[in-house]
Amino acid sequence: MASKIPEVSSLVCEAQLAFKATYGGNADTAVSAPGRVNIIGEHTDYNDGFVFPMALPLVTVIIGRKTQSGLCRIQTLSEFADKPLQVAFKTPSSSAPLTRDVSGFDAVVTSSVPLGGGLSSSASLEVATYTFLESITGTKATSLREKALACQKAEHEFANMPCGIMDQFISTMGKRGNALLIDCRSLESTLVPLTDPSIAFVITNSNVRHTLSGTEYPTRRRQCQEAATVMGKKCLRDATLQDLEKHRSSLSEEVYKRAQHAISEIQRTEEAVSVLRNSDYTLFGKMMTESHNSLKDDYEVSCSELDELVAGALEVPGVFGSRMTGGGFGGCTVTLVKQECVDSLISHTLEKYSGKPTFYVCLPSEGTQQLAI
Ligand code: GAF
Repeated sequence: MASKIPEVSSLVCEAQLAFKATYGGNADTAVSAPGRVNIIGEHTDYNDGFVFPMALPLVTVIIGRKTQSGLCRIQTLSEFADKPLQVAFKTPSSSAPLTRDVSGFDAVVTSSVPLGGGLSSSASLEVATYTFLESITGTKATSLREKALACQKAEHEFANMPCGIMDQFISTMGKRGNALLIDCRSLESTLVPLTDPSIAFVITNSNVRHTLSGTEYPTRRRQCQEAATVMGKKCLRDATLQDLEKHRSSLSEEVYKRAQHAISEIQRTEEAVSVLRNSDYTLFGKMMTESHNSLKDDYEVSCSELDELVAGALEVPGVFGSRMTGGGFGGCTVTLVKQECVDSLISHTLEKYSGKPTFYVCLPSEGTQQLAI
């Protein structure tokens, strides 16, 4: 059985109870921001390429109220929760002046995005935090793009993770019923409706996370940049597979393989989206599986558990394609399957996978929002 996704309203209720118990009184502001699944276009965002994610109904919710205490007090309801975190409320000198009646806040954070599951729990926290601060200060970002970029900066500077823009972008700009083709160079995006009831995207969480996930990411980024520089290009978006062959002798085998993945994946993603627009699920699924093989063999960011899930899914009649999704080294796969075959995909996986998987069958959802409370 697929996991039941909690209603946002029940997350808000749970947070409101915790708010009362922690601080006394009620919160008067509530916001949410979603996690995401990337359907195709992996490790392409920091190469200025294309990505194709959709926002999930799995969300981080923050509720709270402004105070004049000079403190930010934050209680999380995650499994790691302890007493509320307390930090001084600082207004960066470069920021726009805030409304004069805010000099602190009390907040409760809760989330249905699995932590460390490769569905962007951290981006959803960053974006929810930004929306919460907009709401209590009355100071809005000048554009959604500015907001996504500010959240990416937070991930770079505070989490020390040199991520691309995909996760913060989709958490900010996701639209119900649509996936988003994002051009990570121009930051233009195109909505692609995903409303055909005869198909489903099934997300399978391997429930493993290898420690390599943090350390290998910056290495892959550096290797892509190295390949681009050797080819005399600004980034791999500008390079073709012919350019790569021409420079093969000046690149190490490893760097060559990394570039081969990134260049082919950028091209594959753009093509795959036109294929999907024509409802050619057979070809789209094949491209998803090619993407997985490229991530496994050339980019080397998959792991045995993800490979096992993909191989198992491909044995099920009605499955069009399957791939790892997100940064890799654990986390989730995404599988395109006929709606009527979802249950057999789940039972086959439960039977074959050596670990303990969880499943989400999700429709594309809305980006960050202010909620009624
Ligand atoms: C992580 C990063 F945060 C994204 O920017 C992206 O690079 C992804 O890995 C791989 O496609 O989620």
